Amino acid sequence: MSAEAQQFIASGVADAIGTITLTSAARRNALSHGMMDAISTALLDFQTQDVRVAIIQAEPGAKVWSSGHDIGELPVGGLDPLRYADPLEHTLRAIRRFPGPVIAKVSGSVWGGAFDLVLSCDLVVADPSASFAITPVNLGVPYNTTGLLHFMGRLRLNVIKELFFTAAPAGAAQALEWGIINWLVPAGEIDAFTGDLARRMAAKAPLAMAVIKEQLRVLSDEVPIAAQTFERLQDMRRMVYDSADFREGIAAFREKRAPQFTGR
Ligand code: YXS
Repeated sequence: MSAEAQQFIASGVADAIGTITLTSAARRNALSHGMMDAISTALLDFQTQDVRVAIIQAEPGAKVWSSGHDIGELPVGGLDPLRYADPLEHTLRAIRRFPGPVIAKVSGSVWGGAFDLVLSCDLVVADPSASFAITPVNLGVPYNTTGLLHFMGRLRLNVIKELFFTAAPAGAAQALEWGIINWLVPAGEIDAFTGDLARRMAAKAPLAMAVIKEQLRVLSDEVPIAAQTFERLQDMRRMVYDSADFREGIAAFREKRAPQFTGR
């Protein structure tokens, strides 16, 4: 792993299971371009080492699993903040296309784009300290349509709307009830539980597993919509990312104050 990547993650392989640990605690594991590139590269490296199952985790005892997209890297002033080429979107695609199960092992709080990353993993195992918040309305961000499809592929519409419209963190028990997580496990047992789950899947037929995962991705991600509809939605998103409210949301975070949104 490059010295650059080591600023953001640690990774290792044992018994065909690859583990990526987010280690940028000072910035609450914000999903910076550097961290996203490091995760995407680690997933590519796993494929050269016959890794069959991957686990993405924070460091033991982390209060924040990840604080989401690095707000300082969100472009303001006429650029789509969540465009196809954004490193975060590239990493989400790398997770969804990894030819084997990717498990998100979650302790601590998950924010914004990190929630999309967790839902892009195939399974989620969490301990009682976990919480999940999707936060575009805190900043005035026009979430991207692909990202909304990630949520629709996992959660009920009324749950998605409550999560997006309130930006309130869902605690671990609520996350289990809403289907955000597969398993809620005591903190002292989450490592053993996740390792056992990974080993059981790593022992199964990898080719069948990889093809079934890709079939499910295509069936859930590749939803056709009319070109004119997509362009209309993009125009609506452009109005949002060009708005004074979006600039206010970013400025308020930077100045550590509450935003004053005007709807313009
Ligand atoms: O003040 P310094 O320089 O020490 O830096 C602080 C924070 O500014 C920084 N930091 C971040 N920097 C960039 N992007 C972030 N997402 C981010 N989160 C944190 O890390 C240093 C320590 O943060 P601090 O003092 O606030 O830590 P804390 O333990 O008191 O609070 C932890 C959090 C996670 C509750 C708090 O950092 C927080 O609320 N962070 C922002 C969470 C958030 O709104 N994430 C959404 C990012 S935007 C995104 O993902 C999508 C585009 S969307 O908006 O559509 O969902």
